[in-house]
Amino acid sequence: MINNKLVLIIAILAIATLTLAYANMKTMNNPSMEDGTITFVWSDETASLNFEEITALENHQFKATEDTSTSGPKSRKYRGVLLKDLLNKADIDDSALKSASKVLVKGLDGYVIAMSVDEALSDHVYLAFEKDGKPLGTLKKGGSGPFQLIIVKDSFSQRWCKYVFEVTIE
Ligand SMILES: Nc1nc2c(c(=O)[nH]1)N[C@H]1C(S)=C(S)[C@@H](COP(=O)(O)O)O[C@H]1N2
Ligand SMILES: [Mo]
Repeated sequence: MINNKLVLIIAILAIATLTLAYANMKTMNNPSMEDGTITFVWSDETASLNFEEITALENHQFKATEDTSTSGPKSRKYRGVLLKDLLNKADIDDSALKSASKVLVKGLDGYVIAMSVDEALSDHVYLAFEKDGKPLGTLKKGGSGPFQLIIVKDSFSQRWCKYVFEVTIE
């Protein structure tokens, strides 16, 4: 009797674990999410821009101090586009931006960072795609891109969201 219950519980747990692992694998291995497509969500609308469309915007080179868990603070030369140019390119209407309270930037690993709208439209928030002349690389390849949000003023780089795939205005 007890044995049957135990077996049942173990079976249920095993199925749940496998189901969750499969769901996780599907998001991690979905190549369309690692190709640098970013989806914008606002009011009741969405728009997507692909890697080519994003990198065709006006490029900027800038220096910022990278600080990761495996390396100390280091000055890097990045290339990227301004987040405000991207929001403009995605055709997000001004009224949606004016009435919003925040901009959320999401990474493929589930990491989410928040900014005020003013901060998102400022001149020190970039979506970078190159570091010291090289592509950022993908999550699967141990990189931080194809796109990484860089808030230059964030000195501990904890809001430098890696693997960006979605930007939500709410
Ligand atoms: N997508 C994503 N971006 C992220 C993180 C993360 O876990 N996931 N960690 C943040 C933190 S706390 C730091 S210090 C920097 C560097 O993190 P790393 O050491 O994990 O590369 O990335 C930031 N951006
Ligand atoms: Mo961190």
